[in-house]
Amino acid sequence: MTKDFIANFQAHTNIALIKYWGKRNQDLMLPVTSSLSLTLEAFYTQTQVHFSKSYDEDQFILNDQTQSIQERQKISRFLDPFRQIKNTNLKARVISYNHVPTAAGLASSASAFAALACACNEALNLNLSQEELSIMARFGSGSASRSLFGGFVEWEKGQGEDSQSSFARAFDDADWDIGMIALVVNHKAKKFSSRQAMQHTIETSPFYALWAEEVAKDLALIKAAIKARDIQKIGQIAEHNAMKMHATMLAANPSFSYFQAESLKAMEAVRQLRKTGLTAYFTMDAGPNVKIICPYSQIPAIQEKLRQDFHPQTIIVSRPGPQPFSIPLINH
Ligand code: 2P0
Repeated sequence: MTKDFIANFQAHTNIALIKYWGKRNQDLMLPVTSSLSLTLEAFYTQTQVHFSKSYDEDQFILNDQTQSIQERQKISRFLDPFRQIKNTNLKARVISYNHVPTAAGLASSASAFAALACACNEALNLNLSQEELSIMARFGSGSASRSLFGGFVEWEKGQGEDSQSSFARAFDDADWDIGMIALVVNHKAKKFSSRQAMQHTIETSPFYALWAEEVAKDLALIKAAIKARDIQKIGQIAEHNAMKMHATMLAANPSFSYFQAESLKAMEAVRQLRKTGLTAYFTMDAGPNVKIICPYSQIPAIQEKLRQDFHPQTIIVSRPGPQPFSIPLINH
């Protein structure tokens, strides 16, 4: 009789300080540049995968909702390489909960695919390394490759068309005075997929030609700043890098932007924080919300100032987060 294979895993999301924006090979999910992120404690996904002969087809239930055929097919494609390694045809049921504070409106694909990769590895007893799992997670979502590690993480772009050469690695445990605040300015904003948006940018933005060069410089600088624990430099480099990424989108044709009026207001609020002597820098991803990089010890003072202009529920604080870990059960 065939055995059932089951495991539960928790993985945390990450925010890039040096952004990934564009693929050199879409089929292999290989990025144009390397990138560097901070894993966050406050936002995570818990996932159970159960491979069993009792299932006729794969199932995917997210936050208690059975997902569409398209979503299920995406999960099936993600599971296939794990099944191949195990040499099994067993179908699976995937149950996932995203623990992103209500209305945070932050992307969860990074933590989702990292948790699923780790759960498959454990359930099927594959003994894959963190780096191998990072490669597997990359096929779900590029940024998921970075959620295989805690603290500061570098995702290496790798060489040429060699899929095995592009994976993430832990860079620094971030076990020092650093934190992040997510300022949720609009959780209802209509999302457009970053996958299509980055491809459109590559194809039409004349500014994209400079992007890879700028990332290479920023990456070298931020790595030195992280090692020196110089949060001011880390913040300056990250803020500039994010704005350069968004500039490539403004120059796309037709142009587009994730900035909303409230995003601009949040960025200005961060500049004002700096004028009062606080250490705070912003970054933004493929959505309107703004994330603030700061010393963790300054968070109470920063929160107090932000509360003058933003609703307290929209200010979500996080410490650096851990690498994925096995859990006995998944919780709502
Ligand atoms: C990042 N973003 O480095 C960048 C910055 C958004 C802006 O990675 O196509 O969901 O699945 O690889 O990883 C979001 O894009 O895209 C992202 P795919 P992904 O975090």
